[in-house]
Amino acid sequence: MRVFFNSRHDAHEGNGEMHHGRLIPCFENSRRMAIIRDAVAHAVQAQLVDPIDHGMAPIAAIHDADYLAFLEKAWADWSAAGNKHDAFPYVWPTAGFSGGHPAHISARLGQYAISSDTPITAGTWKAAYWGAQTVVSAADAVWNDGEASFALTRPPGHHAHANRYGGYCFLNNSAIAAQQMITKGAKKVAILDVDYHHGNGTQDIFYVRADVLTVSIHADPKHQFPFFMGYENETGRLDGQGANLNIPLPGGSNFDRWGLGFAKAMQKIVTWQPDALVIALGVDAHEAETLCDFKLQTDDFNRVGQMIGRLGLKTVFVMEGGYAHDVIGLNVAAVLGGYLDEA
Ligand code: OKS
Ligand code: ZN
Repeated sequence: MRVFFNSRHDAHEGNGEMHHGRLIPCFENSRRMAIIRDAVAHAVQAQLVDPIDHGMAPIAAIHDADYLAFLEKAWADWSAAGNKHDAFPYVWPTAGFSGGHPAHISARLGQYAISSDTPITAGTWKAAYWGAQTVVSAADAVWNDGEASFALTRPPGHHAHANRYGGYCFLNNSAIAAQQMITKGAKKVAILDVDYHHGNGTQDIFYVRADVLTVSIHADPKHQFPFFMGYENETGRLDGQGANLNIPLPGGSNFDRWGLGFAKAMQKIVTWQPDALVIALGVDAHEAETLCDFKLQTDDFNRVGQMIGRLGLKTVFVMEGGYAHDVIGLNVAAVLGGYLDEA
């Protein structure tokens, strides 16, 4: 399988993240990529491919111009304000504030952030920009010849909105991949998000659109990030009515429970008949993931890959979450291997 690899991913390496009131080392770190790359190299005879630079157009097709301008210059503004450590917001324009247009970088970080867990560093833009190029290159390849590709990149993307970052995400890679195939001629694309967390950014980006189906299986937001989105009653709006499906599951869910949700997701995709499929491939639903509390096992990920393969759709896999260094490589390889066995 072609593995489009973001070799600039390590330009983004945060010193820490806020985790329930404590500053701890970042779960989302650069070691993840080498581990996954090495695991898939053997398991799926990965041909590593360097992304081609497609410039800003495919990114600007998803994200707002003011947000992109902010993100590209955030570190420069932060360091011009005298800071050497990672950039974090500390105040947000929450309900009841009149808003205004504050110029201070700390205010602008709060304006564009959904959460306090996501450091911006000197190389964040570079890593995220090349991550987007990685998924655009993978999407082009799949659309052109029909063979599946894996976009192996970090930072992840599914929490990023058109004008918001957070949950370790800056540019919504899965959304950019889906849009790229639409731009190239696909009429309908489905995004299936199997990450443990709800894909709030992806949902929001396509919420009023009829041409992109968004489906997410995730931990009940009543008890898990992103908390304020991901509920069952969020089904799309206007033209997008019926083109969003949330499948929240209780904490502790094992594959018996998770598999029921997955079957529901598969049914929706089959009925919807997309021209192509993007898998937002987080593997943090595994039992060893300490940030999460689902109980999937590596064999379960293999079954997931097999069932995706049986759909017979043009498929782009996009890396999202998964942090347990001892199992992430195995779990990604299990999904891709299962896919290849059945596709
Ligand atoms: C707070 C941790 C919040 C969870 C961020 C979600 C990351 C993820 N310190 N998204 O899919 O895996
Ligand atoms: Zn996740």
